[in-house]
Amino acid sequence: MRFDIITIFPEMFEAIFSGGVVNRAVEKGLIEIHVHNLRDFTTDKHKQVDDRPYGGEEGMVFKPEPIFAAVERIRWSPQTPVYLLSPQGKKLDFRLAEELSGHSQVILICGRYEGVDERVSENLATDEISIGDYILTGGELAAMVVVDAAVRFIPGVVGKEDSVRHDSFFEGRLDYPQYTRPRDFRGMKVPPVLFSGDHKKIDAWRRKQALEKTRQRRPDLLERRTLSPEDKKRLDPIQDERKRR
Ligand code: 4GX
Repeated sequence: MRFDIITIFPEMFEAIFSGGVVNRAVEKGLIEIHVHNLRDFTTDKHKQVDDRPYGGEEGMVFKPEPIFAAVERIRWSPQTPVYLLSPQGKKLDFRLAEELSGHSQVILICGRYEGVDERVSENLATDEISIGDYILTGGELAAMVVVDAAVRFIPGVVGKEDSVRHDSFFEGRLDYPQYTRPRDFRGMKVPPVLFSGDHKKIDAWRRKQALEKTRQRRPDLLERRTLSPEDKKRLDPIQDERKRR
């Protein structure tokens, strides 16, 4: 799988992609990340990528020509999706991240300033992606988030083969709590069940913890999934408690 990122700040990506899991995936040949400087696709001597918006108002807007030129040069096939990172986009979640990982090439356009000429989103981008309801100073961090979340779904990128599929969001719940040594840290103790050696009991405890935390913090996740009879039983005492109040 190959990511092509179009940006006016290519150096920003080195900091993130030169270490960790993403870097290892590149070294293993599982993914390629190509960062393109938008200025290289300008034709004027000032390498101008932006201009004042028609209709007045403050600020600057990215011109369409260099972006179209970049995508036309980079794109392998009409099937390659082209995404504009923007607060107006479809919200990124694990489903969208997995969907992206199924393409052999994905192009990401990072805008800055007041935005990008609307003809880019109307006639060039397949779709717009947002990483959340807040305003960033540019699309670069959003593109990094998209790449990071998507590469985890490529087989071989994350250590254990199917650990991605066991990830909490896949199962519609948050994670259970994790502990490591020491057993007693300044009087804060690890739940004894975890060193009981009884794996059935440990599993049941973890499931209950995960379900309780999800019920408390992200009830929306539970609503979208059908609970097994065992999980219902695990949650019932909590619901009962609520009814009594
Ligand atoms: N999730 N921003 C993009 C400039 C811009 C505006 C409109 C295209 C269209 C963001 C987000 C985000 C701020 C990146 C505005 N580009 N991107 N930038 N949230 O806030 O993705």
